[in-house]
Amino acid sequence: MSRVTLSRYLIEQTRSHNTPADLRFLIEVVARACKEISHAVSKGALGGVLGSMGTENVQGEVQKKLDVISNEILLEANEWGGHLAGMASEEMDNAYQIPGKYPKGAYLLVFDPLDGSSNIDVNVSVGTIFSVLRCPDRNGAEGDLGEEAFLQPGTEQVAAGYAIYGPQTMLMLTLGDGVKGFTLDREMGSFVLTHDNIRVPESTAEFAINMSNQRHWEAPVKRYVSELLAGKEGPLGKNYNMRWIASMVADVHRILTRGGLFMYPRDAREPEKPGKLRLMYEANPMSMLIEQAGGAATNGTQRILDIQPTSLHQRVAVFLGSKEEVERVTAYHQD
Ligand code: P6P
Repeated sequence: MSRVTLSRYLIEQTRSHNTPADLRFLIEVVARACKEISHAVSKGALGGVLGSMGTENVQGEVQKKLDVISNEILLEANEWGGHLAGMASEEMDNAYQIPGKYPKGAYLLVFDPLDGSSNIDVNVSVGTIFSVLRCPDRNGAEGDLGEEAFLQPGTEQVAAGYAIYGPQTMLMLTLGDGVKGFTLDREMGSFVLTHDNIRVPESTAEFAINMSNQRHWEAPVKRYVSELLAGKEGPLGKNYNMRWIASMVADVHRILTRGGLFMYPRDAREPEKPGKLRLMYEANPMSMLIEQAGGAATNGTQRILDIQPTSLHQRVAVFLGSKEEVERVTAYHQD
């Protein structure tokens, strides 16, 4: 069978699911930007782009040179096309306004341009996470697009995905009709459909959490992880394996590929924060992908996609992956 590229998949989706041409164009542009980021990341020390900027982002996190470069690649690729009303990024305090010289469109693009960037200097997989929303009707309002236009629950996403820059560069995408995986053919420059029907197994024997935070967790998480560690002799009656790459894109990719449970709970280190990961451009797009692949995603007490955001960079606790284990750890929070 002839290869199905991302472009062909999107055209066929347009025919079968009436995917708007503007959304198709948006995904194509984001995919092209991810190819450019993949190229920059793969140069490593040869590209003079490793290391830090000596600046901090809105999260108070040190900005790597590639964080800023990746952010600029996505802005420059998307601002002129007429498909967006605005953009927001982990690397920018405020929403990005489409320059007046360019037409505006119906969609909002929210992204973490290079997630896991602390891993870049040690050559571990990193990625770009993106989420697409419709821009609310502005009723003729002029002027800058306010943050409130972006504050929509994850159920409002029309598309979500990530690019992972690892041994292969892959694009994982959902338009609300399941999850597809595309592998970058660097010789042709095309993303080729290689994973036509991604499914997260309902049960798993693998979990992912940063165990060094154990003393800071809340009781339900301490109970659950101790049961995982108790293995066959414990209440769960089976042995579990553990992985923690500390790059959400890489950990989630493993779970979409072979199942598992990813946890980043809130903890006592910063009790005023509901977690470390960000809702709008990490948890929401990843939760849409996981649910579209048959998994589940909660913050310990509710479905992540149902959370009504109150600020662009708000954080959230994350439990996502194989449904059986997400439901178990979530149930412990009810006890
Ligand atoms: P820790 C990367 O900085 C990130 O935002 C996610 O990609 C990753 O899952 C998490 O933080 C790792 O956090 O505390 O284990 O370094």
